[in-house]
Amino acid sequence: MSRLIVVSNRVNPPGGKGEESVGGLAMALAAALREYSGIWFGWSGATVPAFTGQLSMRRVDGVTVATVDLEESDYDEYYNGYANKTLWPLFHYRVDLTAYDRTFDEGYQRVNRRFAETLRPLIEPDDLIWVHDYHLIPMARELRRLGVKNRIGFFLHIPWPAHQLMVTLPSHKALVAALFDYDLVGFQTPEYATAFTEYVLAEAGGEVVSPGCLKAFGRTVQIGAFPIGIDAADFAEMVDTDQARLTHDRMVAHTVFRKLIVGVDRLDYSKGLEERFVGFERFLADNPDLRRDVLMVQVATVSREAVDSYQDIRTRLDALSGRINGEHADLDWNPLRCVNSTYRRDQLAGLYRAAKVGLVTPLRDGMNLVAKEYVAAQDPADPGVLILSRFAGAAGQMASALIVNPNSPEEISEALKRALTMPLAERIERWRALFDNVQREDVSAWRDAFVTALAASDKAKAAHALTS
Ligand code: GDG
Repeated sequence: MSRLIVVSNRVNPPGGKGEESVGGLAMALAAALREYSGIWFGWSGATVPAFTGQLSMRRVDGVTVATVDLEESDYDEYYNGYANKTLWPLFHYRVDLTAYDRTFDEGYQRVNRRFAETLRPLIEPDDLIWVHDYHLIPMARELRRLGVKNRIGFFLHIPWPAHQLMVTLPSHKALVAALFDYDLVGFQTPEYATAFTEYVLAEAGGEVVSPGCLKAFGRTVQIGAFPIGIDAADFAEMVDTDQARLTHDRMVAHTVFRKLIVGVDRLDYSKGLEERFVGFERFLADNPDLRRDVLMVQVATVSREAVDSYQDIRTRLDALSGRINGEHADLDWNPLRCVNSTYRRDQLAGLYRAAKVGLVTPLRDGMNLVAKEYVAAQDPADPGVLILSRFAGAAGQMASALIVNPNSPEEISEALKRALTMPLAERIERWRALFDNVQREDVSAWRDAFVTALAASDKAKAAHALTS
């Protein structure tokens, strides 16, 4: 079996110390690397005054972790700049928040070159290289420049935007051309793969050579949809741990005669938190008979604090929850609690289990792992109901959830009412369908599908070269 080299911006090894893994990407890769004796390469998270290219290597739980420090200007221009002020908002349809700054683009290219140069000496001829996410789109181009001939795959964890949005980026063509240096490019859903194909046909004069094989910029690339999953078995087991039970019991004791509604998200404008709060407010106003029977707890874990737009949402959410509680609270009850701390995963499992409703309403989301975690943590005999945004990639696999448009307070309010009054038989039927999918299309299935397609992809290219 070929060795696997995973490349991602941040490296959170399984069992590693340091900050709690919060992002879905970190959780998914930790589970994926557990079974491969590979290398995980990326940024250490530290900055230094001048880039040295010094690799730091260590072994954690059978995985070799290789990291490099970045320069302070790299952090500003590449990470906070092009990745989080340009690509993240644009790919989540927030053109209004997108910064089009040439120095960010230069920093992005520079860091990708530096990563490639640092990784190059570690690569052996048979290695499969799997690059992750929007921070690292030009990695394959830089590795090819250094003579790397290995199969290189790329997986995009966030949406691929509609073609009309993509062209607002001044360097859109160069960015897309860089993807043609990969052997395989994976998206979360068929919808994003289609959006990418539409761009290639309309803007790059490309063609579809065969299903899943595109030609443009004088090269071909395989593309496909690989919906990411969670480690479902592990998550379901976690519900029985002491910490999970403790959290569950605390929440149940705290909500006697009440039903708990839960949301868990990074504090990010793509997650639709303000719209969710407004939908909950509408529910409280529309349902005087039900409203005192509920408590909504929103975990909104702080992230990317160095970016202004992230500080702004926190201020707006605080004001909104103040308004909702001010309007509806009673002597012994506040309807909405929003907490910004980071919790342990087993605590989250207990929280999900205690909640009668999981409210997952992003405005755009590549996949959304919280929806899957909520389902995995439920009691099969008395499961809660998942309310899910149609704009989460997960909606394609989770049709048995109550699907809503997150921009509509009315739809959120009606779905809450329906979920809170749903008969047990219907809850069980919906949950079974959801859990089947979460279990079947888990993180191992995702990894295997991608790695198998990557291992086969250069053959597909070679076959095409012979026949064209
Ligand atoms: C990106 C894409 C895609 C949250 N708060 C805490 C905590 N979390 C964990 C959740 C979940 C993860 O963070 C969030 O994952 P999501 O998938 O919901 O969202 P992103 O972070 O935006 O992830 C997304 C994903 O990549 C994978 O491809 O699904 O669309 O945007 O696992 O549980 N974890 C802990 N404490 C917290 O307080 N321990």
